[in-house]
Amino acid sequence: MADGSPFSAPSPVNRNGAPRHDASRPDALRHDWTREDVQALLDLPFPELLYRAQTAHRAHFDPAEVQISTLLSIKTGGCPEDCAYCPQSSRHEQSVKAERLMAVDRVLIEAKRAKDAGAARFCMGAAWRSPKDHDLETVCAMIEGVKGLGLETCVTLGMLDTRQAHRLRDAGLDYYNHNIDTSPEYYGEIISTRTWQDRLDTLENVRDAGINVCCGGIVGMGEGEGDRAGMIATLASMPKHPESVPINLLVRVAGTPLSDAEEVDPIDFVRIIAAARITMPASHVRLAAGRENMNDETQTLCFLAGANSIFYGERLLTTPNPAATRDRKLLDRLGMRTTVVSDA
Ligand code: SAM
Ligand code: DTB
Ligand code: SF4
Repeated sequence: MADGSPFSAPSPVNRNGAPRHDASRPDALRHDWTREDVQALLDLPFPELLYRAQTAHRAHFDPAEVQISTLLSIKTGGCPEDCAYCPQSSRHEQSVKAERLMAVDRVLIEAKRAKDAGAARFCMGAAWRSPKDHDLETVCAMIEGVKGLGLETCVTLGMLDTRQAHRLRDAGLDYYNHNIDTSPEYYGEIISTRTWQDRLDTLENVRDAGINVCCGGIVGMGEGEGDRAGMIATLASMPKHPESVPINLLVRVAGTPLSDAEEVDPIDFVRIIAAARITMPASHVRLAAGRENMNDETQTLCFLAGANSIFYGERLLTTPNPAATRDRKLLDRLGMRTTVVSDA
């Protein structure tokens, strides 16, 4: 009886087509988070925020476990997009040297190394606006090879249409990473060569093809607190939450327009992790880029706030990440373990 009369049952979906929150089932995942809801979380006293984040975390995960993924840049530099944070854009005054797509056998050597070091997932990134058909076939061969080693696979290749998403699914891809990066309102300040809607279209194509979604954003690009709330609300009101939510702290790289961006207060960063955990309690929340410049205590607070995934290994795509030995030492000090099984 959806006739709009005051006596009709409310529609079971919100305006995004996502399920409405059912207050009679407190454990049910909510998909109707607004920017105001998230802002209210960010405004909580820190102890209360962390308590809620830990409660949500424990309802879905072992809080002593952390999933580890290793990144490899399979096609570096020379990107035609103008993402203000990115050292791989050819539009900035200084950028990393452009290289060709790596050969499959070289990628498999790196994947084997990551597996031996204990990684559960191998993520391959390419500095493309979107993949060309010929290159996509090479990436599919990489996916098949990496899966053959017993690792989960993730790729991030830019925009995808439906056909490309299905091709990747057929190759056995487990996850596709495509970030919204920031709030819809701030997005235009950061990227002009692809639209917000382009991002959502790619995410929908990936989801519809049956691939797990890895989608998050970046903190520290000069955005306001409201934009951070808007970014988390966007992710948390998707019809299905992304299975992986990378929260990156901007790596400020010389030569990019954001090289002098203001530093983020570590406590504010921890608050964003907590908000991601509370709003998307069943997702893996990744403490992604930016750990190299973070002390052990801040990383620990991020784990306490519900982060349960990290990038592991000395490099992200083009910038440094903490050495594996430092990470192992920290996890040992905290009595934390790495997850071997997948969240797929
Ligand atoms: N070219 C593809 C794309 O943008 O869709 C894939 C690779 S791109 C490097 C993947 C993501 O890395 C970006 O969406 C952004 O969120 C993150 N990223 C890039 N540069 C970063 C930086 N300097 N600091 C933090 N995160 C960054
Ligand atoms: C994500 O959210 N962060 C990763 C991964 N997805 C592809 C990339 C971080 C890149 C940091 C800058 C660099 O190393 O070039
Ligand atoms: Fe290109 Fe991706 Fe970097 Fe944007 S983030 S410039 S699309 S490599």
